[in-house]
Amino acid sequence: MKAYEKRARELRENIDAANHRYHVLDDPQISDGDYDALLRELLDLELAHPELASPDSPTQRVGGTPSTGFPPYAHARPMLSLGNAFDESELLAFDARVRKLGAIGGDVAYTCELKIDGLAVSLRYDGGKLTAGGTRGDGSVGEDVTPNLRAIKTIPLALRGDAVAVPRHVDVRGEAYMRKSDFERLNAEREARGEPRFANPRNTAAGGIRQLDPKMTAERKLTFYAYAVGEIDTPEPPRSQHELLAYLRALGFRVNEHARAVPSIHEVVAFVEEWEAKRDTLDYEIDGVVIKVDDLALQAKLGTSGKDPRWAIAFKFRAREARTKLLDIVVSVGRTGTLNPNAVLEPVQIGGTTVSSATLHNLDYIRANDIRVGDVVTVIRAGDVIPRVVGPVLELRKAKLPEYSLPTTCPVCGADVDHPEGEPMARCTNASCPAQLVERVRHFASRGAMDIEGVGDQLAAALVESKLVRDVSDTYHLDLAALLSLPRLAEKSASNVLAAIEGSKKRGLARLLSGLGIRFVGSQNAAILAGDFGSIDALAAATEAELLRSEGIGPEIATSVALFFAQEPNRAMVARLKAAGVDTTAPLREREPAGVLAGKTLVLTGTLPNLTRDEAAELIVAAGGKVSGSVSKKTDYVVAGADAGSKLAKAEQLGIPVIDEAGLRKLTTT
Ligand code: 3BA
Repeated sequence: MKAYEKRARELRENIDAANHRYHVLDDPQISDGDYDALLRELLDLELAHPELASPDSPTQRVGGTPSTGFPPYAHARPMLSLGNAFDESELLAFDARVRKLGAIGGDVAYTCELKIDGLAVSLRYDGGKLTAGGTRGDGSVGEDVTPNLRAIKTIPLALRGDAVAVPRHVDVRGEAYMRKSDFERLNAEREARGEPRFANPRNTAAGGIRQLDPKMTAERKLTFYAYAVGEIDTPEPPRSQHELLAYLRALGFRVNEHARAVPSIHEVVAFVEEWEAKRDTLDYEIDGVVIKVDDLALQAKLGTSGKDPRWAIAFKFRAREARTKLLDIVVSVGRTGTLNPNAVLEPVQIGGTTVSSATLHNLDYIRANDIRVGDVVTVIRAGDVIPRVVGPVLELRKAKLPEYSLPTTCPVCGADVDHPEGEPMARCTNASCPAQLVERVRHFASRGAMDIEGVGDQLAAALVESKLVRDVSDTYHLDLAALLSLPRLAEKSASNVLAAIEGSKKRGLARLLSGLGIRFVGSQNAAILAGDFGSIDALAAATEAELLRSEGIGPEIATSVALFFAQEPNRAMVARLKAAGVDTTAPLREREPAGVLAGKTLVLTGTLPNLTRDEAAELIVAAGGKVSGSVSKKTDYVVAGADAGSKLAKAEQLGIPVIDEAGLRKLTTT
């Protein structure tokens, strides 16, 4: 064997191993840079020696020659379809039929697999090498999409033979799909380029497999779970479905880790219920569970009926999308004064619950999706989040419907509405708008903030309604007589509430700040600001620039805080809080010197093109860093200019990052 042949083989092995570690085991052991270098070297070799090129080379995953249309792909054994079950009784009926036809007295063992919502494909391996692959099509003949399947990085081009014998021949079947996170990223990129969003991961995956140019398939970052085999030629094939899954994993495929072998149909029912509740925790979409008789001999005995195996069934989760009529759009006002448009819907069942309202987010969303009152709309309920109107069913729009506009005055207090250019949300401009006030009081008293037990939705509303509370500081000026003037508040609970209010005075600045409901200041930012400034007076006196020095406090937050304390009514409220004895201080946190280079030591060496040594040092110190005269293990960066000498050599020897003037500027301006 010639040297370059040997090298090419070595490279392929290393690249395949790296791919396997990265994509299948999720545990990469070489850096992206090293990986690229290997791949580039192999590409170069193959270009120089065309006889080296082979379809199972890792270089064929991307940049293969674009194909033109798809030839037919005949399945050696049909790809079956799946019957459906929609509830527990249908699962029990399936089990009863299995036991009857299989003449089984006791329980039947099953394997439960999550039903991945992707595209079923079949992969042909001869002598352990991927030779062809196709879509399911009608089950007998699909489309030959081999180059595109090669572009899916988790599909092995060669089977692994270290744990099990590599079969002489096998058709491996499974689902090609797209992760939700990759789908979101792709859509974000498309939006940034002004291209329309893809509808859902499934269609995007299916479209990706049917691309004419495999480069386009590679770009969609599809992945693959194996779950079945068609024709197989190996001396000792697996004997159960759960063994088959382990076998596929040993051959180098990704196999879904949530598949489970269970002893009877009862555990199947529990599995199905568990995953219907948990489906949103996954990074891929599932539309049900596939239940398979575990014993392959029993599978063979049961056989098929038409295209459906009698030994498997798909339990389908309830659909979470429905169409219904948009009756009206109503606007509520949130705690921070945002005008929130909500859909009033003709009640409709979605995934087991009745939905009669859904969010419309904001005016931009309504306009961008062309949603109009009177439309039939598609509504989705994605797990734990609020139902959302996706868009109108335009084919069903009979009449001309007017475009929606937000009210120009607050629906709660009648004050003017402000909708700044480029801001998604419109806001009520009245800080003591009752809609906000009830929410503000409730939020102020809530667990994460001042934690005043007994002051919930109802009491907050009553306090605002009776005008006893006009801003949150009034809470601390309540007395028993005032509380007893409220309807439905007994003396015992009133004194409990007073005690709780008294107790809340000691919560400290962080809780107080998060309770004030300053825009962008939740509990986390509140804790940072409290620790950095130590008192509400220091915080109120801080300039935006000073606020920006706190870790994690960006310009939006700084502006919002400064604006809050610039308002006279807010200052008066703070004064009243203090006068009532509310603790407005916090222990000061040890502050690292602020700036992007805080805690970093840099060494300057050589002559920089545009900066004197002192100017460079000033830049570093202004960013919070330290300048040192000599290079040691503690040095974080060496800034090197022309004629740098021993310090540069020392840095290289110690592996310390070396940057030039441009690098320094970049470092100190980010
Ligand atoms: N298992 C889909 N069919 C599946 C092998 C059988 C089967 C599926 C499955 C027929 C999934 C029908 C198309 C097909 C391969 C035929 C799964 C999934 N098992 N886990 C029982 O996760 N979507 N789909 N695919 N042969």
